[in-house]
Amino acid sequence: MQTPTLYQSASSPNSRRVRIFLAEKGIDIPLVAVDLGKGEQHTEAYRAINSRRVVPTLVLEDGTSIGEVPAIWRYLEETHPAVPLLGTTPKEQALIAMWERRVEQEGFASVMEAVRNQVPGLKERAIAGAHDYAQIPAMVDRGKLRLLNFYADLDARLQESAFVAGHAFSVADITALVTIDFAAKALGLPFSDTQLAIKRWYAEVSLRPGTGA
Ligand SMILES: N[C@@H](CCC(=O)N[C@@H](CS)C(=O)NCC(=O)O)C(=O)O
Repeated sequence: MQTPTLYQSASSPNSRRVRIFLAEKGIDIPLVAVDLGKGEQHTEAYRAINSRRVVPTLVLEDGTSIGEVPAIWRYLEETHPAVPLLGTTPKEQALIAMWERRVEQEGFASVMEAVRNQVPGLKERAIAGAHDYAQIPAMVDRGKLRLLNFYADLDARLQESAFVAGHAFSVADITALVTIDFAAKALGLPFSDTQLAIKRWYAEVSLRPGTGA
């Protein structure tokens, strides 16, 4: 293998977080499709790449597998520093990590909680990963409530800041955009028309060439 290869799925929001990152930085690496609908993540061949049975996974030239979106971002940022998306100064890096983590835990995870506890095909897979967990239907409404609170908090943040983590586009914007698009598609829960700061930001970031990835 000459360059790192990304195992990913077109339908997977976590894969999209990495695809947008690659596109924004102009990094061109081979993408290998893993069909989650067909259960390819559970095959022996894929388990050999990622025993936790999830995408995305970045496989390096020497065969090392890197899972977890922030770890993949970190590797790619260090190897391709141009167009920094994780910040350059210690302060920027800390603020971007803080905002991205909040968006992931309060927004992205809420959508996942609602979706994974309601989709019939995921009855025993309410949590992605190495172990199987049964759905808890009550978590659907809780996930939706958490998402609405996330939208309110994001709108307040974007009233005071051009981008989620400050003055520049970063991974915090990537996770927020992927969260919003997935919530609209999988839950039919877009942000409200009255959330004007999200509306302004969404119009701007979704027009960037990289965010169509
Ligand atoms: N924390 C992991 C989450 C990965 C994850 O949940 N991936 C989902 C797709 S978005 C998956 O592979 N699901 C397979 C399954 O549910 O069986 C990361 O950051 O990469």
